[in-house]
Amino acid sequence: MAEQHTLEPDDHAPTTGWVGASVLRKEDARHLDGKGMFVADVIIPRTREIAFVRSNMAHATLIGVTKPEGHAHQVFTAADLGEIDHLTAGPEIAAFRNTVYPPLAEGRVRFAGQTVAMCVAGSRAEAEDLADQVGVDLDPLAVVIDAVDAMKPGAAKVYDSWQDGAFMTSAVKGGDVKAARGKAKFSVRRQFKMARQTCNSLEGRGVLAYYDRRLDELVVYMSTQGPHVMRMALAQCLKIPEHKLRVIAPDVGGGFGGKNRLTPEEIAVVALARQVDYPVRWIEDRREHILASAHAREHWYDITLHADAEGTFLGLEGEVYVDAGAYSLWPVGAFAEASMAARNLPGPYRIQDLEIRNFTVATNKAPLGPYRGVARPGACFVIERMVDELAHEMGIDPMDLRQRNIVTAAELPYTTVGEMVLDTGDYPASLRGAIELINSDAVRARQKQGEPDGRRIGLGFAFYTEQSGHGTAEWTRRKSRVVPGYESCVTRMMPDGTVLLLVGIQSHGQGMETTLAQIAAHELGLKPAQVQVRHGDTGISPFGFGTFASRSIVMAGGAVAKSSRQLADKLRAIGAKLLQCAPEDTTLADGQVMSGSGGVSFAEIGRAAHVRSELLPEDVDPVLEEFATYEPSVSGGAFSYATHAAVVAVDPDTGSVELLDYAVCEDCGTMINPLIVDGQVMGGVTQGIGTALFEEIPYDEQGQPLATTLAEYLLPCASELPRIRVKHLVTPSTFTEYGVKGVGEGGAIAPPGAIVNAISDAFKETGAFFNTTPCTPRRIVAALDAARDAHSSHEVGA
Ligand code: MCN
Repeated sequence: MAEQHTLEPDDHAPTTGWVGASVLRKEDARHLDGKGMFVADVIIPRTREIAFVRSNMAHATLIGVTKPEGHAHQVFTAADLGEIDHLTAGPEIAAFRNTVYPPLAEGRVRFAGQTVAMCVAGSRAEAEDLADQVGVDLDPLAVVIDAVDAMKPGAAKVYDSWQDGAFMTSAVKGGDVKAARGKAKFSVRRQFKMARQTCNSLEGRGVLAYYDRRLDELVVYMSTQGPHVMRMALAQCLKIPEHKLRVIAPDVGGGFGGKNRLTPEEIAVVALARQVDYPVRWIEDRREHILASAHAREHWYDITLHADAEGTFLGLEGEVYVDAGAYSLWPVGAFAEASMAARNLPGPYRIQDLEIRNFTVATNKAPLGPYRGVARPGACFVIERMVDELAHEMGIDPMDLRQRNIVTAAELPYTTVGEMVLDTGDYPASLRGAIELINSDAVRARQKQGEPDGRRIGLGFAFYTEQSGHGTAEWTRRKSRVVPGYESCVTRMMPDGTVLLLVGIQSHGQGMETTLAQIAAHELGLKPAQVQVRHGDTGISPFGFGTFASRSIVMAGGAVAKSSRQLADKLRAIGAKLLQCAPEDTTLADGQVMSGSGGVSFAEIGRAAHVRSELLPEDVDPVLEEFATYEPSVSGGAFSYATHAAVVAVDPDTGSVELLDYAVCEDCGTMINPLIVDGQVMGGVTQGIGTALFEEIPYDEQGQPLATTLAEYLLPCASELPRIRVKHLVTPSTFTEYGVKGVGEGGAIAPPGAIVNAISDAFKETGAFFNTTPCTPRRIVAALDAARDAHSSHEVGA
């Protein structure tokens, strides 16, 4: 592996070995200096600000909207927005029930917070004042707030014409679960719930749109994970030719999945910009974010794990319900959530007999979207809790049980019953690595000794695999409306020999301005500082799908490598002519084409190609620009993986949890930048801790959300976090450039499993069962009380 650089400070930085170097992030300089530019920072003269009028009821007929007197021209309803083609959102599966999600409500509202009208004024405060004066006449309808109840006969319906409450019902099946059930010595059945959350990126959604008269095009600044795909969708629903629509994502302050869906507010703002002669902007505030951005998770499971007398897993069966809210967001809604949870339930274990029925259910809540980990945090939570529950029942160590059932290195590649091909790695080594890193023996000794303050110590583990960088075959298999098969890059050398990368991918916190520059620098013999990465502007960069599904390093990294190598070949051809040698006798380093002791600088080559074409070889055209698309040869995905270990101290009286230690032993193949990988893992773990212990949007019986500010929706802050320690195993993928695998989501997948297993471990002898995230103090005390009650009624009975 390449030598490690920690900084790239000056002219003395090397020009080789950038793949694998812990370079500080280039983009952080502007962010730390407060010089970033987000949608809210964009200054376009005469911009007016928007506030939305939202439904305060969860389900109602919309009878009418009354505009305040004298301000009618500043208030817009669905009827004022002009023609809009409603997009079909959801998979291309006949059984999926499509819904129309109008940007402003038409005739019916289906969740509290749905957009009804928009108000425009000189400032946001004035627009909000106006919004307060708009009258919304609603006639309430029966409300559905529970996904399991929604599927019962006679339940109220979100859509009158549907025969039941589900967008879609399906099943993931394989092998013979009935036979497994018959052979089982142990059949452990449990129910679990993972709460509704939202992504809570630092920057909420934001959109600014105006008509550029000179270019005769609509310009849209948008905080998005994928500007090209958003342009496609906006062009389609607003009937604007794509060459007349430019979508620019400036700095994007995180997305975590939520900004990978086109939402009604964004469509409404752009639709309005079509018809007014001033720029309009909407910036989502925190309350709107928690109320009405893409929500996430809210899974319910009823699962039985069958095992023989030695604890060998035989089969898995049960049901998964996903509460998908009231509508589907373009392109695919939340359809993947339930089936993906079902496909991922067996985890890394040898389970070939499986039957999981899954339901994607409509309720009167904000629509569901993807959130870091998509479905897998739920699946991992459930299977990893089940492993511990079975181990407790058998009276053995859960890590022994994992070792007995986990796929070994020799068994890879291994095709799961969910038809995913786990490619390379050493899963048992990761389990062992986590045991060592967390210092399991010392934790057990402390646990045995007891705490002076009466708190209980618990140690928990969870393992996951993360499908990353999957392409055409996998998305086609899922019947996805958009098949993100590849990424693209233009590598362009400027006349002075520096390099510009134009990429279709969209970095929104992942540090790709650094890692992609590292790859080009590595291939071309430059320093990352000599490479500029441009993304996020459909007017400049080639088409790309954007950043999600931990795909960027595999896809965009591959495209950068490929186009940079193509350019390297051209540089060698020109350099060879200038050096009067054969191209095969040249190498690239230190910003030069070298041959023997001679060298010609990229600046000289740049000059020759741009303004002195008489110096070029006859068969080489003067364009120092190479374009490439890239998709790995295997498109089912490269699987990274990790074991997470958590140590908790829990107060048995108050249920308060302190995370004493957290360790991750992960493998994402070759790392382009280990420092960034560490950051990705730690950020993900922090969000996973939020899922495990804090974050939740509960709803009351009328469908009113009970958490709409950060006072009620709790996020983990620095004081709640332990030092997160990360150990890397490196098993390169065999089918990606440099052997990389994605890592962006993994950190968020395992914490609920590891932490709740740790809480369960702390109270193992009580028989208390912890089955819900967030595992709040109240829920912990309730589980302990329930176990005590069960125990005493047992004693009475006995
Ligand atoms: N990387 C690397 N070596 C590897 C793998 C990754 O150096 N073997 C680096 C990459 O170069 C990139 C970063 O790590 O700079 C993440 O790469 P990758 O795993 O390919 O993930 P993506 O770039 O596709 O990011 C998407 C992923 C997802 S799906 C969510 S959700 C998420 C996440 O990344 N949202 C984020 N990380 C986030 N980080 C921030 N700060 N903000 C978000 O919104």
